[in-house]
Amino acid sequence: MENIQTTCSFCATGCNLIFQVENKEIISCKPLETYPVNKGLACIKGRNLAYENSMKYRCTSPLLRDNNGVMQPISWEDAYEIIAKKFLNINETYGRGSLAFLSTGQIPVEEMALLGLVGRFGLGMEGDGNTRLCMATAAVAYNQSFGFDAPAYSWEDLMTTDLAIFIGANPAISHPVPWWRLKKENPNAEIIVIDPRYTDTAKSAHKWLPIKPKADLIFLYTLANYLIAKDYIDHDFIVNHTDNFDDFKKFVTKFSLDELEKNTSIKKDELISLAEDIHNKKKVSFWWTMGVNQSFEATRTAQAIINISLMIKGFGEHGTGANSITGQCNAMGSRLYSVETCLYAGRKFNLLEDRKTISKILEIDDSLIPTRETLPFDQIISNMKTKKIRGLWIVATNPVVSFPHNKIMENLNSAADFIVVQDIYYDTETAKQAHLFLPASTSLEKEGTFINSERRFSAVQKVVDPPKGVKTDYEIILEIGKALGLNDKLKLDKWATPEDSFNLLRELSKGMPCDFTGIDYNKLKNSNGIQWPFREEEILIDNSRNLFSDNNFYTEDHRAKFIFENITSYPELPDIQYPFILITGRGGVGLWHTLTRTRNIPMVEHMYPHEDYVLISFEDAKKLELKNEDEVILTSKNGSCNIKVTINDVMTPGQVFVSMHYNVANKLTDALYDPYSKEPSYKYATVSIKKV
Ligand SMILES: Nc1nc2c(c(=O)[nH]1)N[C@H]1C(S)=C(S)[C@@H](COP(=O)(O)OP(=O)(O)OC[C@H]3O[C@@H](n4cnc5c(=O)[nH]c(N)nc54)[C@H](O)[C@@H]3O)O[C@H]1N2
Ligand SMILES: Nc1nc2c(c(=O)[nH]1)N[C@H]1C(S)=C(S)[C@@H](COP(=O)(O)OP(=O)(O)OC[C@H]3O[C@@H](n4cnc5c(=O)[nH]c(N)nc54)[C@H](O)[C@@H]3O)O[C@H]1N2
Ligand code: SF4
Ligand SMILES: [Mo]
Repeated sequence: MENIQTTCSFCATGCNLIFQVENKEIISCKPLETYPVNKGLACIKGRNLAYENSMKYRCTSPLLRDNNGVMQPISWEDAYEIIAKKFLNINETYGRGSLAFLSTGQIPVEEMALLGLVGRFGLGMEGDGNTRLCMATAAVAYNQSFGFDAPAYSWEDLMTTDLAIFIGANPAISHPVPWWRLKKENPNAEIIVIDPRYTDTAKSAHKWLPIKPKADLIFLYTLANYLIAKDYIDHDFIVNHTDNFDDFKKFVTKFSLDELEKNTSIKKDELISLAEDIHNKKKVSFWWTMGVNQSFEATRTAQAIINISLMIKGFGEHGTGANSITGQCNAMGSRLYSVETCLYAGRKFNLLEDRKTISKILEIDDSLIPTRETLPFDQIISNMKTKKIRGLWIVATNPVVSFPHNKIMENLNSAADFIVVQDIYYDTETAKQAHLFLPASTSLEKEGTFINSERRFSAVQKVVDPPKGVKTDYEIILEIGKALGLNDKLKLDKWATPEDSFNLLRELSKGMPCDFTGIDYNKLKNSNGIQWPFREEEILIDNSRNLFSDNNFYTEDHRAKFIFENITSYPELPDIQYPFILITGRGGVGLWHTLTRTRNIPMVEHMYPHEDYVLISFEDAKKLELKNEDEVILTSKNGSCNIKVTINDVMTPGQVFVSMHYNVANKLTDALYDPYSKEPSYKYATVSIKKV
């Protein structure tokens, strides 16, 4: 019997698990008692991670679509050769930039980095990931405000804060372990939830502020104005460590309390009471997730949170901060190491010096390194419509279900000349659109590292071998690189194993804010993980460290910036035709995204509905004469669907909710994006409801 420690590959909490393995089979899984992140806790997904290895929807050889449209097994050698021929042919015929990859926050750092190398450097691909649909807003907001994509906090901050304010976050469902820890380890902390819905998180908070959807920016500017007017601010910190406060102060004066309730549904007294709480509590922390990131004014909303945290006392101290909670297990790795929106380690595409550093360390020609970031996800898709992009390589994401309303996703197969899908399962909605499918191993069948929400590197260790005929993403990408003839050009010999990739990235991180030159790949295994930065020769004294405790920001003048902008009204307001606001998001602790990975868990099968449902308030149900289980047609300007009704106290009248899990929500959502982060505004569409 062997005990193997690895990192959960669902959410970015980063829990560590111990698998008992006998005769090459998993016998049991339990959360690691001593790991600082989860301290013996794990949710239903982590505990049942082994079920994703089930062979029910997996195949053991690549599949190629034949002339009749049927997927037929082929050998790996043939698959690599066909991919190389097709990709090279598209590039030769239509020029570099005619290919794109769509990637993920759910594979190890080492694999993402290799995909970036082969795809972007080797083939001149555009290449974006599902992290665009998720964390792009937080990344842009931090970059602009702090000079680097740097979530500064540790989970420990949640355990030491006096006041935790959750904005557009539902951790009771989405990040259960930190949520349980907060309730258990920090019972005296006051918890306030700002969410249009009366979520599980809101129900067990001290206060719930039922904000009108997309009114956060007005609310936060009004709150800032009130805090400044009451002089509840830290003048020394503002003067010594920030830029642009005076303009911000002047700007927010137009956000008066008198307009508040009309604009946000939050009463004047509630804002005043929140401001008093902020003033009276010693350590105040803000935590946000997708209710903020997925909006049309998302970046400025995230920065409105950052502005308040910079202004009040305690910035940089434990238990405080403007803390964006990350979604997927390795979204943080994707933000820094996937060569999508930045070069390796957050280096900049447009800086010659950064490109030189990379070409020198990787021993490749400068000319291979792109001088701009990728086209964003939505433009990759629209370039497919106009045939500027002809080939797609989709790795570990299921955009046919998860991308916002876009008819082209359902006809991907005919829109592109050649689509490769690399997934664990051959039957995902996206895999069904592939010309060629590559079966990849799960996180339990490979090795590498993930970076969690608090910047902690932790080891992914191979628990069992992949089934014969299934390969790791690392092997697949490397072999495709070789088949493309990129061996010499990219010096692929230097990238032979995940450990090699890690060591190259380590060297590339030197001198950057995310410097991890002090982390050893092998020593990371079976350890407590280590947060970046951790530099060569550094001694680990505290394994829960915050950035900015020295007030030294990564901007040129080392100051944080107050960034703000005039508010515009949402382009789509409820009207007679579409009187309801549709919100979308997570539907349960046991449900993961497009369900490919959680459908095999027996407990999940029993606990959750098997088809989609729309949540609706008692008031609206009465008005529309609906009862539970009634079928309705939901229609937005983008599409419609039949769906069953669930009536409960979660929804505010005038608003309905459909989860993102069952391939319904995105038939209705709008194709609207934040102008800076290009993240979709998934959390808002206007709809009508008709009883069938
Ligand atoms: N069980 C489970 N856990 C997950 C995931 C999963 O699929 N299943 N996915 C992971 C990933 S990738 C991510 S990104 C995270 C997401 O984690 P969360 O962001 O917590 O999840 P969501 O349900 O998408 O959105 C959070 C809340 O935003 C609220 N909201 C909507 N519009 C607004 C608004 O205008 N203002 C405010 N203030 N709030 C609003 C919604 O009502 C919702 O309750 O979860 C991670 N964890
Ligand atoms: N309406 C609406 N839409 C949303 C959201 C929302 O709130 N509302 N949230 C958005 C957010 S935050 C996110 S993160 C996205 C998520 O959207 P997706 O990334 O499309 O969702 P997943 O189901 O996680 O897809 C991951 C795929 O990778 C496969 N996979 C898992 N592990 C591996 C691996 O190691 N190797 C390979 N090759 N494949 C693997 C899985 O089987 C699965 O098919 O959805 C977005 N879409
Ligand atoms: S909280 Fe997140 S990381 Fe922890 S076990 Fe659950 S899904 Fe895995
Ligand atoms: Mo996400």
